[in-house]
Amino acid sequence: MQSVLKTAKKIRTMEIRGAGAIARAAASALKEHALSTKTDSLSEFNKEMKKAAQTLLKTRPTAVSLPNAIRFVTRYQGDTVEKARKSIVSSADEFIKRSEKAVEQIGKIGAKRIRDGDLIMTHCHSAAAVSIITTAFKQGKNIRVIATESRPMMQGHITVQQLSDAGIPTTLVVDSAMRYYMQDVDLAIVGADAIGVNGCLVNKIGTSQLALAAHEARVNLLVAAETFKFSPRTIFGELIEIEERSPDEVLSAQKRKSLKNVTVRNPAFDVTPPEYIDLICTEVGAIPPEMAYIIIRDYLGWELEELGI
Ligand code: RI2
Repeated sequence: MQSVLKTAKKIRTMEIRGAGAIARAAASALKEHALSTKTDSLSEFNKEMKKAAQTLLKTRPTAVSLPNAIRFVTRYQGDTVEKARKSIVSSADEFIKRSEKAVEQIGKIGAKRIRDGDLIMTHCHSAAAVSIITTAFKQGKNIRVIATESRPMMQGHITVQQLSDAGIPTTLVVDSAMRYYMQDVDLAIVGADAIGVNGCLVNKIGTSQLALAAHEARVNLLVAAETFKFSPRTIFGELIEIEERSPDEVLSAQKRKSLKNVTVRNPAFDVTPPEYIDLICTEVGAIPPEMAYIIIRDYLGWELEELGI
């Protein structure tokens, strides 16, 4: 369980973060666990894999790519431990490869929506959104980016570092400056932690404000999301849980002690309704949010089968 516990801790503390990266890390931890499990008994092996899956599932509740990855890897076949192990290794490798390729492909598809001279606004850090922006820049498009800090965890610092390394002129602003700058922006691009069957987007807290400001200024909002970010369970009416993280990330425990009548809340994500989204850029094409069901049916059908649909 060592590798699983280690990965679970890194995901919980956000040493590993970003919905896609979390999912790939979980798949890789399950693979390592399968390879290191000593037992010859298949039922014992199954029990161990289930425990590992549960441990990883509990780390962060919102990014749907995490349960999608875990289910993809743990629906293994085989009537012996050896066969089951082989099946897990190959599913984990396939998941990681598909997910990495997806980020690259999203970059190519999404870059077509960026025009020469565009000023782009992005929020938080999304590998898929950065892939679109850097691909457009590599194609020779003269673009600039405004990136938000994304309090309280400041993932915007990762974004500006990556864009700066790529040579892209970038401005870092506080989250509350979103609307102030939106009037100058040509296109807004964000990532996704989850997409519901109605096409709604669950992403870093503040995304719905960015969407609202973009809508008001008639700026298109492009969402960069692998198909693994779509949530099959929302077809069943399940809601996507919004993670609430520790208040320590916002204000220290010591400072809070002196504020007797103050409660600090720290939701990590919010929901953007589909009507504020222009396109969702996936590795299988750029789709309007209304087509979310088709993506779930055609690319996550194996999950629907397991759910009995
Ligand atoms: P990629 C992040 O969550 C952000 O909300 C980001 O938009 C999303 O994951 C998707 O990221 P967090 O882990 O998969 O920082 O595109 O809470 O990298």
